[in-house]
Amino acid sequence: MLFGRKKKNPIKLHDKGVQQWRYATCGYCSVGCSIELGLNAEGQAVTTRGVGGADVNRGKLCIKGLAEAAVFNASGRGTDPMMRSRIFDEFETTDWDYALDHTANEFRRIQQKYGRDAVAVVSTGQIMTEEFYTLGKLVRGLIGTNNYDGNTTLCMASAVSGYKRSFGSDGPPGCYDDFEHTNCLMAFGSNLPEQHPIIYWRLKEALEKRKFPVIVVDPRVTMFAQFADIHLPITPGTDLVLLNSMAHVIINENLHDLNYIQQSCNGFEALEKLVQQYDPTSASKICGIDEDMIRTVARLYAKADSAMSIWTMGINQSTHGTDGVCAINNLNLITGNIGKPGGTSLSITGQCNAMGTREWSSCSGLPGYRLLENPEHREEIGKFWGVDPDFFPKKAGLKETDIFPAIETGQIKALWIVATNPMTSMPNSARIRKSFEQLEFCVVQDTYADCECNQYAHVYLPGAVWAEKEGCFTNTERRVNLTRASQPAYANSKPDGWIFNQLAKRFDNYENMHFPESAEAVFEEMKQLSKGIGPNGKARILDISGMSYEKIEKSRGIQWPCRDNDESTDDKQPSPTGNRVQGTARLYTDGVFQFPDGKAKLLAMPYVENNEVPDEKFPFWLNSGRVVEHFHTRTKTGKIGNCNKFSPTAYMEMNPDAADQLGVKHMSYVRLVSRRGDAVVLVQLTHRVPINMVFIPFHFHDCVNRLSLGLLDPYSRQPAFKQGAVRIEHIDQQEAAKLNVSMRTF
Ligand SMILES: Nc1nc2c(c(=O)[nH]1)N[C@H]1C(S)=C(S)[C@@H](COP(=O)(O)OP(=O)(O)OC[C@H]3O[C@@H](n4cnc5c(=O)[nH]c(N)nc54)[C@H](O)[C@@H]3O)O[C@H]1N2
Ligand SMILES: Nc1nc2c(c(=O)[nH]1)N[C@H]1C(S)=C(S)[C@@H](COP(=O)(O)OP(=O)(O)OC[C@H]3O[C@@H](n4cnc5c(=O)[nH]c(N)nc54)[C@H](O)[C@@H]3O)O[C@H]1N2
Ligand code: SF4
Ligand SMILES: [Mo]
Repeated sequence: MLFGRKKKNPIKLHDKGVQQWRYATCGYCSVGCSIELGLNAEGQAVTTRGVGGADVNRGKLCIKGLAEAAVFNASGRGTDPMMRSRIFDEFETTDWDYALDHTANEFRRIQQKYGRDAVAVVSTGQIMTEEFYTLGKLVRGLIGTNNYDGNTTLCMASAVSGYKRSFGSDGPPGCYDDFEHTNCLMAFGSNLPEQHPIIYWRLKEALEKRKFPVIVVDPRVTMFAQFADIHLPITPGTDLVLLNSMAHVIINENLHDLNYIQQSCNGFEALEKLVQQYDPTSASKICGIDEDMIRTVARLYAKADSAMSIWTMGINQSTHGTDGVCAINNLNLITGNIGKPGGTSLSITGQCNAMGTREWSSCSGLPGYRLLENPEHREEIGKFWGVDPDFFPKKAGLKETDIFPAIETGQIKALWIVATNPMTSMPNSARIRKSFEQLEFCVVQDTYADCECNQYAHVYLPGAVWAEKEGCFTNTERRVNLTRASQPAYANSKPDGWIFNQLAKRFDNYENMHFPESAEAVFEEMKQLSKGIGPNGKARILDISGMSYEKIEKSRGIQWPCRDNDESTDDKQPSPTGNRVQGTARLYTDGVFQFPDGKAKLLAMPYVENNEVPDEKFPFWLNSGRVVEHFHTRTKTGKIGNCNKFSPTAYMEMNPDAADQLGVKHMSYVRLVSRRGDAVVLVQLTHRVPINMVFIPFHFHDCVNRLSLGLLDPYSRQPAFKQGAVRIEHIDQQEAAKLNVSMRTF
């Protein structure tokens, strides 16, 4: 029946009058899509499109990328620096010189009175790598506080600690191309279709060409779980038990790769001994996965010619986050699945530049994966920057999750927040609020003046956003990609790199240091620091010396290591789109790791039950995460038409059977109560969550993080955002609706 169709008019897209396209890398998530901004005759960004020839996304974008041209003029942008007058508590516009002078003076005053570390700096995963490097130079080289960290402690810290413990270095060893080669994929605590839609699309593409089993481990029936061949609805916080038990089956059934283990790993005997305690019968009682299913999955994984694991926040945000990461690494090491096509242990990262901060910000040490604990590294960087190496602390300072308690105890008096919004994103917001109230001095540097932290700022510095400035992001697969400046900075806002440079000028020793003006010049400086010999006596892995802005743009991103002679690039298969000029798709292809003896560590890790778990008073697990339309605390997506239209209010997923038992109706309001506080939220009944769990997207202020506990992982100090206990109470619907309206809605 074709007639009728012919009569239909083809869809006409509104002509936005694009005159030119400018190259960028998406500024939301870590997938790292190549994107072009369409500028009209006045030079204004009016639309975006995916870049067809880019390896990562091959022309595709998700809903956020498609609407990204709207971030520049979205409501709430900061126009001018602001300062709070001490006497009247009024927040007033000021000029840059005054705001920066005051900031530098206050930092100095507080450091003189209370000590150098009384000033803390908390940054982000969302500014350019060159800006991270500059901030690190300013904080480590001039301000000199050791309490300097980023929101990656809420996000990727467990993956970093886990990679370091297993392989001797940070750096995800795999890449998206591994989907094209793998014979079995296991995903832990990752909701790929919503959180990394274009990686998910890459996976689907690979599956269309060649079928292989996909196993999803998640207590919720996410979209990813629905699409999986096998879904393992694990008891929250117990992935370590499942993984130890899989290792038990693999080793006891002789399915491990003894050759690889002997050549490339230490610690096998201890692991073998420990996992004897994790027979599937005992393990299933803790992790909630049927014992035969544990055996099936272990055999499937170990027998596959190549098998890969991916994971995200379901693993990292747990009291066993780092152990969970190491257990995933164990699984891949004992089956010989590291550094081979389709065989890898790939942490899917989060923010657009979650990797850039790990590599170059000096948050956890010194730039280029160097360590404060290593005297040679202190010496080398001191010399390079023009700083006395003795000025550097000899070990890393407090993490974000320890900085706030240190404000509570009075150890820290000033806080500089750069591109993060902890009032909404940290667990237990009541405590965070109290900490903010206690600060003598608080600086908030954010693109949007309406971010919740700004209520507590004494100085607000408006940062330019994304393609208003130039620089690089590194994505999940170590691909460095470029954003060209294509818009002027909004109103009187300034690029973060400019702000760091101007502040640097106001500190002693600035004269002896060098702060290049342009992002490209900073990149050239980082290139020099990236060369050299790593801890295992071979060339450093985080080597970007073979890259340049021009080459990066031409190749639509280059994966490190990329060395200037390129001799040592060990995995040079051609990129599917023919773009790769240089760069390395996979790490550890030679089975040599970053420890001095070159061997990876198999780690024997017992499971210790230490979470808050549901009980009679608080009978539901509280789980939290994200939805596709929103990004984090909604400072951007909360104002963007389609993103906000599809997901305008906070809600809670609740199982219909549990609701039936409590007499809770679909689309009614309830009050949730935890040991920390309470929150009013709209109920959405769905079988996506089990009967003893509720799930709330964390994007909305005054909601899930009023309730969350956030016990910390001992290695990474990352909070267990996804495990807590709550009870559900009825609330008068009229009163609830009023409360809900009074919460922030854009
Ligand atoms: N649309 C959108 N995309 C984003 C972001 C965003 O805000 N919005 N943020 C970006 C960032 S920074 C990050 S870090 C990533 C996060 O990406 P994801 O980690 O994929 O997203 P989440 O929804 O936080 O959590 C994933 C899943 O972990 C599960 N989970 C909870 N507890 C456990 C457990 O104990 N074990 C296991 N195996 N799973 C568990 C949850 O049920 C949830 O479905 O997304 C990135 N992409
Ligand atoms: N309950 C619960 N809580 C969570 C999580 C969870 O799963 N559950 N996930 C955690 C995770 S993984 C993460 S990553 C964190 C994220 O938490 P946050 O980092 O607090 O969230 P964002 O909203 O991304 O905050 C970034 C801020 O930077 C600003 N910004 C963006 N670009 C720029 C720029 O170029 N310059 C400047 N100066 N500012 C800019 C934005 O306006 C925004 O205010 O939340 C964590 N919190
Ligand atoms: S998948 Fe991530 S990087 Fe790609 S368009 Fe969407 S938000 Fe941007
Ligand atoms: Mo994150």
